[in-house]
Amino acid sequence: MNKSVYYLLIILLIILSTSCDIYDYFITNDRPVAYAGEDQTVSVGEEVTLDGSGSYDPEGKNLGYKWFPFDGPEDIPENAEVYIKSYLSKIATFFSDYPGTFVLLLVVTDGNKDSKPDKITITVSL
Ligand SMILES: [Ca+2]
Repeated sequence: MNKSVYYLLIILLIILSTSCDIYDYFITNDRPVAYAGEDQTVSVGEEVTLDGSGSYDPEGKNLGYKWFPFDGPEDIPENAEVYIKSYLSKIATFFSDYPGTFVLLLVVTDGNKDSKPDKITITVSL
């Protein structure tokens, strides 16, 4: 094979490989989608399991999870015990010994992009 034809083929291969899927693979990254699960109603003092396993990333990347409080009763006393345990895990636990409506958010990340927050409402009744 003529040397210049050989080099031309190599260059053509490089152009093809960078302009097609290999190139796309590195530049395309869609946001993951958070799913905080169905709203729940529990009794005061009952633990609520928060399950974010319905969340996903379009590229199938491993997800990081973050649960945080968004809204709750305004008259909540200082000595009330309200917490989210394992708030950086796929499965977390919410607890409140005070009744009311609590709104939590889940945001997931693929390590590069964050999802939009997904909301879950937890009604803690007496
Ligand atoms: Ca992604």
